[in-house]
Amino acid sequence: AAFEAAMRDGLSLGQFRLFCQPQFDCHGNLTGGEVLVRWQRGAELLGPDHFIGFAEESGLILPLGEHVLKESCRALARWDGDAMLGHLKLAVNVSVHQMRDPEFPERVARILDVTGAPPGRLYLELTESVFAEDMQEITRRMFELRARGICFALDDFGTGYSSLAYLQRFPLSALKIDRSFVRNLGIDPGSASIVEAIIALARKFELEIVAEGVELEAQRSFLTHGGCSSLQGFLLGRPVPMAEFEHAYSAAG
Ligand code: G
Ligand code: G
Ligand code: G
Ligand code: MN
Ligand code: NA
Repeated sequence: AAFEAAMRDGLSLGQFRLFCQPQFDCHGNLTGGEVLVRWQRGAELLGPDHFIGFAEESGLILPLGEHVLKESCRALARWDGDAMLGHLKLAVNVSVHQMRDPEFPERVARILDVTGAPPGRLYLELTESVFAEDMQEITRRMFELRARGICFALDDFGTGYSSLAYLQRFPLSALKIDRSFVRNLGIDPGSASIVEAIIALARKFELEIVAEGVELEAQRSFLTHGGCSSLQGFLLGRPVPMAEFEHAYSAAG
């Protein structure tokens, strides 16, 4: 209960800050970033592993998710028209609890209206845990959002409940190869085979393919030659505060 009260206070005090990790295409051009939330509790900066689980159990994930989406859309609206930032996409992690909310598509639509963000530059990242849900409901919500121009990426692909049928049924734009496979490239031949198979699958379904957790040059080289469309990882850039991201990549920065 104390933690819940602290999170509520943190939300109203604006202590949940957006960080952004850059993503690049296979030629090394910046294409956008993934938004990652942090809790600034005094001098302490807490990562999502310390509070997302609790937020999901307590229901606070709804206002927290709303905050993250609103701030992300504010950033997209600020960037619109900028020579360097205007074409960038932002990927926002969405909890299955948000997808369960029947009002979620309306909430997103309202945020887009209020902020003026271009919907086509917003990607929502879902994990495979959505596949354990009421599929009809989830699919309907996804199509409703897709009709407004929003894109979906399937996060941590290859680790969860995925069935290939879902790749066909869902309006997905991208698959993110889980970083456990990327980490083991060059260590375990099985991981290279899995990565190759995921890339081939993504091609068949005409999905963009994002590799996450790229830490080594050898991994980048394998993924680039293998046909990955985007790369994300510490080798290319760490998550940094949104203002720092904007400064680093804007025309002025
Ligand atoms: O940020 P890190 O770098 O530690 O992220 C850890 C996990 O937290 C990831 O699985 C990521 O998807 C999740 N995460 C980060 N930001 C958000 C967010 O805004 N909402 C949700 N639901 N999950 C997030
Ligand atoms: O409750 P509070 O005023 O702190 O909410 C902060 C933000 O979270 C507001 O933008 C509000 O619309 C949103 N919010 C509040 N309750 C819910 C909820 O149950 N679901 C979702 N998705 N958003 C909520
Ligand atoms: O949503 P998801 O679980 O994919 O969140 C991305 C997580 O991966 C964040 O915690 C982010 O800090 C982390 N991350 C991003 N790049 C790297 C990397 O190169 N190596 C490792 N180990 N983690 C990374
Ligand atoms: Mn993610
Ligand atoms: Na991921």
